[in-house]
Amino acid sequence: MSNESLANLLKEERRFAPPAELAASANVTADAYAQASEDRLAFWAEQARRLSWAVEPTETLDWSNPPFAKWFADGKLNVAYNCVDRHVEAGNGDRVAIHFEGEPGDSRAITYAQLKDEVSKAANALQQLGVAKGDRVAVYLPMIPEAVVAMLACARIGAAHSVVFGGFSADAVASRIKDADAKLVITADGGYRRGKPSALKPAIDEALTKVDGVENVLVVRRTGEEVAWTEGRDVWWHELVDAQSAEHAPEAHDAEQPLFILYTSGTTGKPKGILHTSGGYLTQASFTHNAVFDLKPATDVYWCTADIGWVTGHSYIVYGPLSNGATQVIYEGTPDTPHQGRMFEIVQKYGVTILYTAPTLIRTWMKWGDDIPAQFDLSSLRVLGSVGEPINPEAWVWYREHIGAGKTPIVDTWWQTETGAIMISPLPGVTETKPGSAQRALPGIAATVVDDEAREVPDGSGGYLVLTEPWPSMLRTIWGDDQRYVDTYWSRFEGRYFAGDGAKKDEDGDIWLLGRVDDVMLVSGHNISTTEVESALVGHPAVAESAVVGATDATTGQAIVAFVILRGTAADSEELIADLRNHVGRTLGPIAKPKQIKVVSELPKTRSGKIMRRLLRDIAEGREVGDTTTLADSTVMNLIQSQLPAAG
Ligand code: 6R9
Repeated sequence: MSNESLANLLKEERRFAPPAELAASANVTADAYAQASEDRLAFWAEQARRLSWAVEPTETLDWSNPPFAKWFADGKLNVAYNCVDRHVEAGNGDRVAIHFEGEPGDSRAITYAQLKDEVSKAANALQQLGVAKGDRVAVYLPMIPEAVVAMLACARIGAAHSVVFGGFSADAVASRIKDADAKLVITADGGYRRGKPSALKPAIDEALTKVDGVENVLVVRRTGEEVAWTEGRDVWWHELVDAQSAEHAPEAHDAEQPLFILYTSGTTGKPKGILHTSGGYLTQASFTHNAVFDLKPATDVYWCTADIGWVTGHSYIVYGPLSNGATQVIYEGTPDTPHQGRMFEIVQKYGVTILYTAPTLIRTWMKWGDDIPAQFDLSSLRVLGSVGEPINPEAWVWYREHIGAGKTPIVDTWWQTETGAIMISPLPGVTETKPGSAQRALPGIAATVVDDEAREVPDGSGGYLVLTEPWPSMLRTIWGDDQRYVDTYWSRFEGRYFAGDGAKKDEDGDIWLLGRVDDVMLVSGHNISTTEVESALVGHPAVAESAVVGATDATTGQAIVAFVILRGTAADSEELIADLRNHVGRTLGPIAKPKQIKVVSELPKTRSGKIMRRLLRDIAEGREVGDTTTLADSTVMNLIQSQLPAAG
């Protein structure tokens, strides 16, 4: 970004107060902000008491060697015990932990008592395979309960898991197995995707021709399809795990014992292995899940639609909800299999009360049409969450109207793989929400927006989002590369964590996320956020989704090029394009009017649903399209190109 701060263009005046009933019985009230700002460390020490410690910590934060933090360093705990056993000991063994819904329609309910047995058996099995405390285990599974069991079994014995998303290629898996130096891989024959079995094990077989050090492959049978078998290396889960004892004593591990490594895709360079440890991570995952979703474990049915291969799945399917004793839904498949109402059907079937999903899915629902959710009973829902990308105000309002019956609070949660847990978000019983804003750092978290010279910007201005104090679930380093950890996150602004996102503070000091700084456009000397232009476009009734990029331009430096997907009934025409340009001009000002608008039927997205603007920039600038290996669907770029006129 240049010295010019991000233009503060979007004005969003809609406000939604928390429902009175929710506010009256909310888990966390406004007092938490005051309490935390009075003594941040005392606040976190108190939150750590949500957990069951084998040895209570006496020390909260050791920041004597920044940016390398230690939280609760003299405490000891077992993360799996906290997520499973203690709920059984508290008399909640019969509570359903997981309502599993397979894509073909098979379902299983697993209680906390059953989960305890499964995790104990799996822990015994891992130890029988020679996995010990401090080892790394790669997990490459579909969204099935065994994924949760595998992660907790690792946590139980003190081995770090490295979950690799099931959609990644053999090469991507190989590089991650190698970087983490994993000893065991846990996979499945396959899973169900889009109505048919989709194989997983072949990618592991291929990956293991490229890396050494893996002694065994533990294979869950999910689809029953034929698989290649390497005798002596491959072991069936149902043969080994099912034969184990359901007794397994949870050892107390250090608070700073590595819990997992999770690779961030990163747009360039070698993937970064983000390292998270135990006590601080679990404290913040547990606190935020309780506070942000107002979880009432005895009555709520919670559903996070993320894949376990992403950090959202780690913190808000496994560690947050289970540490809090939640009942949750886990769904294996895709949102349109066998029909576009599948997700709503699941909400109705289980009486889901809290739904946590991503803007990409919300915009897809908008595109499919309002009539689809209207066919289902969604009245059980009481809190809705969003994560992964900035949510456009119009998508936010649609979510509230069409999924939340016009009354559920929406929590737009900003965080990253690196932060481990939610950092900026409304609280559903406290915050008067603003569509499109994540609003305020949670109690105990310090965030602000700075300019190029690291000066805090005044309210009403934009710049870079930074975190100014260490937090319990922060990454501890990049696995095997401390220097890269320092360089990537702590060097841009002295003593502050640089998140890589643009943001602005509104007149009330509330934070609005404006997308990755790499995506910001520079038009005639003004920094303009892609997010704001996209939100203006999605604010037009004909547009469901859009992606905006800055393309090199001889006169303005960069020119705004927009790609739009129309809503079900709208048709592409010259009048519509002119109308869209004028609409952006009216909403944001003439400077933000796109020079070109191109109608397409798909946008390039990563496997976790984030728009890859870099590839659209290649198209807009008439270049060969760059590296597409992290695309969810590799055919999308060809499709988009075929939909555009030959000469830009
Ligand atoms: C949790 C997760 C992190 C990046 C982050 C930002 C974007 C996530 C957001 C959001 C605006 C939100 N992001 N949540 N942007 N509003 N509520 O997605 O982790 O995959 O590491 O991505 O996602 O750009 O920096 P991760």
